[in-house]
Amino acid sequence: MTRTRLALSGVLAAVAGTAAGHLVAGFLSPASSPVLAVGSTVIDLTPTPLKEWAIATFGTNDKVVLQGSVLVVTLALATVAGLLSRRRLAVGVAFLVVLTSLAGAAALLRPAAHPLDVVPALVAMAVGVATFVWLAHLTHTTSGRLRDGDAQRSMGTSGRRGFLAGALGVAALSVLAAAGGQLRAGAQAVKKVVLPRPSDPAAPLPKGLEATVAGISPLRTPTDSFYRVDTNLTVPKVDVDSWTLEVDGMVERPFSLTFAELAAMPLIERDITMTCVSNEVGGGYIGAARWLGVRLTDVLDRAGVKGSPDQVLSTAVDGFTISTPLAVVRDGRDAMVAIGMNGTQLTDVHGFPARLITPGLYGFVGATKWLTKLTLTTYAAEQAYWTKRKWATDAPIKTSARIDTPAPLSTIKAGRTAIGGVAWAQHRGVGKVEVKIDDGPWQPTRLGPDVGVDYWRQWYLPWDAKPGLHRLSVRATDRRGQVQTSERATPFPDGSSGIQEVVVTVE
Ligand SMILES: Nc1nc2c(c(=O)[nH]1)N[C@H]1C(S)=C(S)[C@@H](COP(=O)(O)O)O[C@H]1N2
Ligand SMILES: [Mo]
Repeated sequence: MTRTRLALSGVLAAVAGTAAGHLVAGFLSPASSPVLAVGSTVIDLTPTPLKEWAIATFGTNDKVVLQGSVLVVTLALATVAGLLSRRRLAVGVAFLVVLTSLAGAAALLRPAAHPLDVVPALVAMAVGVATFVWLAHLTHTTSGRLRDGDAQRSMGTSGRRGFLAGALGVAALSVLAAAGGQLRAGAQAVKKVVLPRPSDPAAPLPKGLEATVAGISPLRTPTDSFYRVDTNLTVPKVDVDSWTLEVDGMVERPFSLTFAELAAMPLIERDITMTCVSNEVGGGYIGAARWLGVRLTDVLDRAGVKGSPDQVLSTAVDGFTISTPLAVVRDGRDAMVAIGMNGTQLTDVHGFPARLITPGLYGFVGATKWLTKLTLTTYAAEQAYWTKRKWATDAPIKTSARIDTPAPLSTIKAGRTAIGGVAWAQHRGVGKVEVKIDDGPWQPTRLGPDVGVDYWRQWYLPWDAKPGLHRLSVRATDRRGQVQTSERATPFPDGSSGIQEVVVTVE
């Protein structure tokens, strides 16, 4: 009985502390919440192969799985702490202090941490320890101290009731506190900003194939279904009024811009398809949008160059970094500091108030969200987040094609239908897309509208589907005549490759 109660006291103390810390963090800085701070540190310390496995296995749920794991481990440790307190309460208390200290250290050691980020962990410590001592006290005062049978029985029952009431109270308050923190963090909205019109606008987007081919990806990805990939457990909500973009490093004249100053520079508007290096063949970590922003070279040119830098090291508000080869930035492509996406300001998820977009490169080498600094430097002198983790430094997006319809392993009706999807070869352009049905020849497909070399291309092939099991494959060829490789590669270190195969049943 006592053992169960002590274990439960440990768990509830951890739950209460975590919840109280989460509530306080919701007001101070959401990312400093103990579970999130520990989770982020775990992300940074996780070896690349394990990270790859997690992304491949859990997809966009990887963050939920990670936070769940941190919580489960914490509760397991708290159970042990409770059990170890049978003789001396101090053991459990010390355990909780160590646990919350680790969370505090994790919060303080985040790259862009503020000293106040330790507060949620301190609150967690105080609330956790107090809860534990109180529940343990209820346990000790109510179990087997009295000799007299009747008295003990009655005391035991009322004591049990007392402990149960205490435990339930702690659990209920914890749920409220955690929910409060969650609500408060979620309620923080980024400010509305006014975006000037581009001096160099994009042509109106042509009508896509989605109007005629059911199930094909729309020519432009709506912002709310645009994939999200980043290392952040909470979305940074940047205060645009105090935000600045700094330009420093190997430059003649370092300077910094406010958002208004940045937005007052000449703006270009471009249709660009972004892809994540973690996208598997046939995967969904790709999206096509219209971006509004300032040419990256316009920003860099204001600072001039000193010496011979070979990379632009961009830093996000949370300290996350990305390296982009300077030669790529300067080769004439439309790399930009984007402030708008699909006709509105950037959403918080996609990098408000400003992000980098580099057409033709995977996001991890050219798409820094929540951008706050551009540093001209060398790869020899400084390495970005993923570079330190052995991912490629030069990472052009590989030519690839995806079948959107029919869906993998689906059952469709026999008769006239269409096989369709999207293909991309950013900055080279898609020249041709071919489909193979079973062991037949590669057949050319019909291409959708051409939105430029940095955009994806819709394609489809009318198909008279005969009953049976069918294997469909697709491959793209870029405008230089280079056929997509059939060689299979995993995302690490410079992007997946191979031919997508989809099996469907026709009846
Ligand atoms: N600050 C920050 N920017 C980031 C990342 C990140 O983890 N942190 N991830 C990059 C990666 S790997 C990709 S693929 C793109 C994804 O951009 P999206 O979430 O807007 O689609 O953002 C890039 N920019
Ligand atoms: Mo990515």
